[in-house]
Amino acid sequence: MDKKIEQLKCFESSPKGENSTTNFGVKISNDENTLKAGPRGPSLLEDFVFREKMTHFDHERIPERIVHARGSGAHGYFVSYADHSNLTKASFLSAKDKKTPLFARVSTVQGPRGSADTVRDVRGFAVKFYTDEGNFDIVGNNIPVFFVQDAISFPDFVHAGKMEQQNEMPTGGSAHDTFYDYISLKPETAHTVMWVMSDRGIPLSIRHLQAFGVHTYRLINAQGKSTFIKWFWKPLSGTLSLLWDEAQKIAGKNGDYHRKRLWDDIEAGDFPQWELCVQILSDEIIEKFEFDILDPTKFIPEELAPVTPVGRMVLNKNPDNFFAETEQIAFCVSHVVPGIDFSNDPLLQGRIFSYLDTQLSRLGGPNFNEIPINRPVCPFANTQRDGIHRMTINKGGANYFPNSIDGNYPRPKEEASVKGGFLPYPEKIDAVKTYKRSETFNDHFSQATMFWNSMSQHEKNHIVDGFSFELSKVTRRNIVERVVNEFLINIDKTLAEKVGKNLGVTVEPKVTKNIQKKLVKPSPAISQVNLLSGDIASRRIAVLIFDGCDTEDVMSFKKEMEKRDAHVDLLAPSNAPVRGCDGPSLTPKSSWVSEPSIFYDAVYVPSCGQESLELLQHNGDFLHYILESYKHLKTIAFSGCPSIIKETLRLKQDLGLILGQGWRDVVEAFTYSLAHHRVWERESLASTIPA
Ligand code: HDD
Repeated sequence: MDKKIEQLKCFESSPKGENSTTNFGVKISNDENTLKAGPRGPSLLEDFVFREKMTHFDHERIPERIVHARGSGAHGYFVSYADHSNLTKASFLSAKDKKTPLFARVSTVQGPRGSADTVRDVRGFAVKFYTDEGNFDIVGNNIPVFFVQDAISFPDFVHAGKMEQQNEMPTGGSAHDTFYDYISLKPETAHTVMWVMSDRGIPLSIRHLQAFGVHTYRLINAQGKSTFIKWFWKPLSGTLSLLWDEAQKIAGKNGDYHRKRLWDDIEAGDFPQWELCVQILSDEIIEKFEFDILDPTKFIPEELAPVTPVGRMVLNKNPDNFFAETEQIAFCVSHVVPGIDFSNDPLLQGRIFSYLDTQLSRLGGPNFNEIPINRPVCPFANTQRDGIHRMTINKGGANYFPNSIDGNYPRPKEEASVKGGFLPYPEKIDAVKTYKRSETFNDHFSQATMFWNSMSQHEKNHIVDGFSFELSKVTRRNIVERVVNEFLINIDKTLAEKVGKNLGVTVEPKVTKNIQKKLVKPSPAISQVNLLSGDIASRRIAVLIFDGCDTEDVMSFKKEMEKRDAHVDLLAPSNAPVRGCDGPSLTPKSSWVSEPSIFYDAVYVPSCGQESLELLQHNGDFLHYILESYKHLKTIAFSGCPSIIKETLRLKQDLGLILGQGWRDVVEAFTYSLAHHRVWERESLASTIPA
């Protein structure tokens, strides 16, 4: 068992076979009636059992996170691929196969705790490594750049992006006036806004997210050598997204979609995995890079600085208690370990302060480090004492350093640099205090344009659709016009024209002062077309079963897909078992209505006899299932009954709409198409489908 899980075990409570008591151990004799003056009389103040229970309940909520309130977490571990001590003395990277326990939390940014998972938003990706030299947190996002360059703008950005102050709308979305007002007045947001309006803003699931540490950090080795790096998480399942229509529908049908998919995969033993990579920024690369490595609105294309895997993260255990673990975990950018250090990125510098500060109010005081999920697995000691909910019983006479009473303990580690104490990189600083921002941060549009130029045609279409949808919700016309004529136009003329056309805005570029643009080469590595996993492992397939279907066909297809590590669910017109044409009945997992096509990546319809075919042709739920899957560019296979496709629905056969006689006929084409995620060639035809 890993060290963290073992530590958490000491705090577990499973009251099997135990009688209930008050929190102070007094056995309770009646837990359904308050103490009253007679059965019909008033309740008595002396009823301490009731008062304790009620008081506890009244205080069960803590403030939710101001951003990233909605999140899902899991335990896991990290395995280092090698001894990376040439780069860093961080102990978790010091040996091949070294295993470190961790907890990861993935979140949306804008919405409150109860908001839907599939809204268009950035996804937070925070990982706490419980290393043997202290906790190390990488608090990143699924987008490699950030909206603003300096931490002092963060509160304004968040105020503008979250629900509007007068009416708390919209919940968890950026499609509103204040967001677009702010970004169009703040050109440094351009690059990140492009990522959010792209497919990256609507991920398929948590296991399909790429993630980034965003800032430049330093790695320091035992000799004191510093290397600038960026952190990069690469999902082994590929980087995949929803379609916007799908994302919106899922938000209504199952707000917990991402949370549930993560939970179910882990319960099923299908553990999500990511490679942790570093992008090493050698002096040579930094020199070639046309932007400042301290500017968090810029990212370094993989083509310029390759991304080297240093280890693998596996999420393999769901929390036992959401509140105790996922809610109370406290990530802090300031949690670094010896061998890792910060850069002077002004956004990062502010974050080093903000996270610790926010935990003080969220978790009620300075002892949040003692909450089980936050405790390091290595010993810890210092002279900090007392405060609300202090749990440690510090013994001995000395709560100060230096002291002569307790042998001068606790005291800092001598020869800190060699023996493991944290030492900052001794960067020489000789500067004048100033509020100025570096001029090397001035180019706000070149990389936004690079992002656009790196997209495939369908990805570009989605960005146009994303902006058009969002801006159609903005009520103030002057803001919409400003976005088109002073923001999008500086990214790409075609983008501005297409969005402008959809919104009825004439493109009349305003001359914006101080626009400096460089021609930056596209980066194919950021197009999701190039980020497929190449297989169908972990993908979800709906097999539609019904009275009269061929059960042998169903079970053989299911087996074939499970051999390829896909998840297969049998779904029927209702939750009742269906009768197969050949005798045996099949029990569905659920019904077509409660598990609609939007929850799945592909659909399979088994062969059946004429009688069933006629019933299907008149079953609205069935026809809708197929049409909606077709509209969402999914792989669909019919191992018989082609007349439904050809005559009833009149759909055009394509690489992802596979018709055959029996499962053997369709299985390879089905696998091939699903491995490509969606049938992009179908997109314009699919837009004609009324589903
Ligand atoms: Fe932040 C939470 C990621 C900029 C201040 N942030 C938070 C979480 C993630 C990020 C993943 C959720 C952690 C969890 O699951 O508990 N934030 C980022 C990234 C940023 C970023 C990748 C830019 C590169 N954040 C940022 C700035 C500030 C903050 C500039 C303030 C100066 N972030 C916070 C916070 C939060 C937070 C207010 C809210 C809850 C929390 O910290 O624990 O302190």
